[in-house]
Formats: sequence, structure tokens, C-alpha cells
Amino acid sequence: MTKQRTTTLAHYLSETSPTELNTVISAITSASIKIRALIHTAGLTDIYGSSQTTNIHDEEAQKLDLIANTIIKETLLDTTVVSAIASEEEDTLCTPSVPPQKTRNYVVLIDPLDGSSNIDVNISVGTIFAIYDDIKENPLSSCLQPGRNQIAAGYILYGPATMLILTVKNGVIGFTYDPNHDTFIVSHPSIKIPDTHQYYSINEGNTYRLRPESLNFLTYAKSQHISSRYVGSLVADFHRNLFKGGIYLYPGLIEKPNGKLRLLYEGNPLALICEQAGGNATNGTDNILDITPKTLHQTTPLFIGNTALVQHINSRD
Ligand code: FBP
Repeated sequence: MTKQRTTTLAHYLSETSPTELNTVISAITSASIKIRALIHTAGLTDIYGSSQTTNIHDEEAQKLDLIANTIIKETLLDTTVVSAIASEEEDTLCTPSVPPQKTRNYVVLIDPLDGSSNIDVNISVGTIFAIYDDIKENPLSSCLQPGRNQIAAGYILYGPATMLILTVKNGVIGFTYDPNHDTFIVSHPSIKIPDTHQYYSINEGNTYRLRPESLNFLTYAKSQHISSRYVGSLVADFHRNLFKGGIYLYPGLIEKPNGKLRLLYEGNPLALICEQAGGNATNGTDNILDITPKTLHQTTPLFIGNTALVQHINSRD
């Protein structure tokens, strides 16, 4: 009879995090449990499909993108320890009507539902988050800190199982949602990216728009018989490569040198998890975590995974 794991997220956070941070992470995960329930029955409740609106990236927002955004935003603003939220689905910062009074407050940067193009076709999607200290200047400057200043980062993957992958900057830990107890339970106590280069994940449909260094890397990966896997949900592709070893690439394109992915709520949180798990992430030259952001929704080329593979990209520039 296999031994049932029992350490809950609440227990883990009470052991590792200040109360206020515990409150913020618990708010994000309780919101994710509501989002999970909606995703699981989306086909029965007419919440698939486009919202007929576009976000600041000029991308069509899916209904579930906006629903997830609202659930997370409201849950976080209710905590009274969050002074600002930056979201992929919000043009500007969301701030509470009453500024938080606690000694320690946070700002949260979030991609409410990553992998939008996969929502309607029942493929894994996820929620990605980054948490910083509120540095008390103004909420925007608290959000525009380099990724290395993150206090915590994580994602929830809505896949066959719903998993939370989290770092509070002492390694990476994985939790699995247990619907019988309606809570996240530790399932992967210490996640390290294996030193096996099994997969590369890139949209090869962009091949004719790639710059030479990315094309060279593809040639190298194929010469090493590294397998290609691309789901089209960053969070799912990153998750596979984190557990199996590999690299996810969304390079700058000839006509879009800064790529597609957002530095603040896609690049930085995954880069921190990857580094804490023994991997690495760059924009092709600089470590993602050392970039000082200029704007909330700036994009960046992203190469993330095994250090050796990522450094292979850097060395080709
Ligand atoms: P959003 O879904 O949050 O906008 O994220 C961007 C994303 O969908 C990633 O999840 C994915 O890896 C990538 O874009 C897919 O882009 P493309 O369709 O150009 O390959």
C-alpha cells in the first residue's frame, strides 16, 4: 500500500514564510482552485471561446483569461497585504482602494491563464506569478524590480493533475492538488532539473523568422538527437523540461527582436524557479533575472532550461 503524502501547502508555508507572504501565496492558490473547477467544466458552461476583446498585447483575450484575471485580482486585493497587482490582462496596475497598512506588503505580477490558445482544446494551461516586496516608493517601481529581487515565484499547472510549483528562494517544491481534501499536498519535495538534455521546445513554424543564433542552436539540438516537444503553453513546456531536462526557446524574431513573452510575469518567475532548480534562463545575452525592467508589459526573448543548453545559445551570439 503506497504511503499517502500529507504535508500541506499551509503547513509548508507556516514553516518557511512570513505570515504576510503566506497570505499572498494562499490567496493565489485558493483562486487557482476556483479556476481549476471552471476549467474542468468549461465545456458545459459556455465559458470557452473569445471574449471579443483584445489585451494590451493586441492579442484576443479568451473568456477564461478574463474570468481567471478577475478571480485572482479580487482574491489578492481582499488580503490587505497586496499594494499592487500587474496582470497580463490589465493595461495598468491594480491597486486596493485602501492602501495596505501592514509592515510588510507585497506586489504581485501575474499571467492569470498562460497558454490561451490551448484553453478551448483541453490542453494544459497555467497561472504564473511573481511576488516582490513593496519597496515603499510607488507601486510601479516595486513592480519594475529585477527578477533577482523576487521574494517568491511559482505556477499552477492545470493538467491531468493540478500542480503548484513554488520557490520561496530555498529550492523548488512541488505540490499536487488533492480534491478529496481540497488542498495542495507536497508531492515533489525537492525539484532539480536533471542533467539530461532530452527535449527542446520551440515553435518551428517561426523557422523563417528566426535569427542565425537560434537557427544554429536548432541545428545543434538536432545533431545531438534532442527530441522536439512543443505544446504551445509555456507553463506546460517549461514543466516537462524542468522534470525531464531540456530547453524552451521563444527567441527574438527578425521582425520582433524582443520576442513575444512578457519579462515580468512569464520570464522572471520561471527564470527564478529554473535557477533554484539548478537551471538557467537568458535573453540570449543577459541572465533574465538581472534585467532591470522598464515597462510593465515589456517582452523578452526567452531561452530557459538546462544551463549547458542555455549557455550554448549565449556562446553563439
Ligand atoms: P499567453 O497564452 O499567456 O498569452 O502566453 C503566451 C503563449 O501562449 C505561451 O504560453 C506559449 O508558449 C506561446 O505563447 C505560444 O506562442 P506561439 O503560438 O507563437 O508559438
